[in-house]
Amino acid sequence: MESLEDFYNQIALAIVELNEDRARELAIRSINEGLDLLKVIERGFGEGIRRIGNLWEDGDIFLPELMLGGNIMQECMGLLLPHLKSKNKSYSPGSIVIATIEGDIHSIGKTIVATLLNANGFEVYDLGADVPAEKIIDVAIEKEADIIGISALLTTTMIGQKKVISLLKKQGIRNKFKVILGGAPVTEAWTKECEADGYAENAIDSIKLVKKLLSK
Ligand code: B12
Repeated sequence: MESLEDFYNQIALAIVELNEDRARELAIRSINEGLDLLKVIERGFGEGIRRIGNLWEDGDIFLPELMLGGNIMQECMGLLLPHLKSKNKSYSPGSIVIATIEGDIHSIGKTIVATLLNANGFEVYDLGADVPAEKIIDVAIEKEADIIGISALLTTTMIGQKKVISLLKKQGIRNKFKVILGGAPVTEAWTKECEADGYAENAIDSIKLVKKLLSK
């Protein structure tokens, strides 16, 4: 087999070239060859879709192509993510309600984080995308969650992350949950401004963050 770097690059290229058959073939190969699927996702598929985002931002491709790239990515995640699932179902170190905030349909990164948390034994309630702040809070109360995770990929929807925290304060239940943020535009400064408990830039850091918060 070629070097791993080469392999990740081939995946990224298949996504950038919107070559659905090739992307699917490489996803299946990753599973069959027992590769570290999280690395395959982050460094292969994730890298490819980020490059597509940049091409779109620079006007080098158009919306239908961005959408096709998103679809291919999702199809491949559908193949890969079930293989990340497993382990420790009998023991849950904690529970988390996770969603992409209202107005925002970006779900790929949030789903990766949810799947990896689940694979690490956490009880995960993934509410999907475009979810109102009120609903996220209702489910967190109902499930007695330890953590609320909120994803936002658009600068225009990030404000919804702040809204969840404001509503928790208003209801006098802010200290019942740790609230964590994620999504490409989220920064340390934004996390502070929202008075959230933390943020993570990728799925692996998300697991570390959740474990750290639950050990406090
Ligand atoms: C794929 C994609 C789409 C797909 C989404 C498919 C889907 N079901 O998710 C489609 C084509 C539908 C789409 C639509 C749109 N998109 Co779009 N899209 C992207 C793209 C290229 C990649 C996003 C992605 O999946 N990345 C890969 C994953 C693995 O990374 P991630 O999402 O960042 O997630 C990781 C971390 O952030 C973190 N994380 C994520 N969530 C969480 C949550 C928690 C709690 C934690 C701890 C961590 C965490 O861990 C994840 C795993 O590593 C980005 C470009 C980019 N650079 O982000 C643009 C981008 C986000 N889109 C953009 C735009 C503008 C749009 C549209 C408005 C376009 C339009 N005119 O219609 C619409 C949005 C409609 C809406 N109301 O939401 C802009 C946003 C610009 C801005 N400043 O707000 C971007 C940045 C493109 C660009 N460069 O301009 N998009």
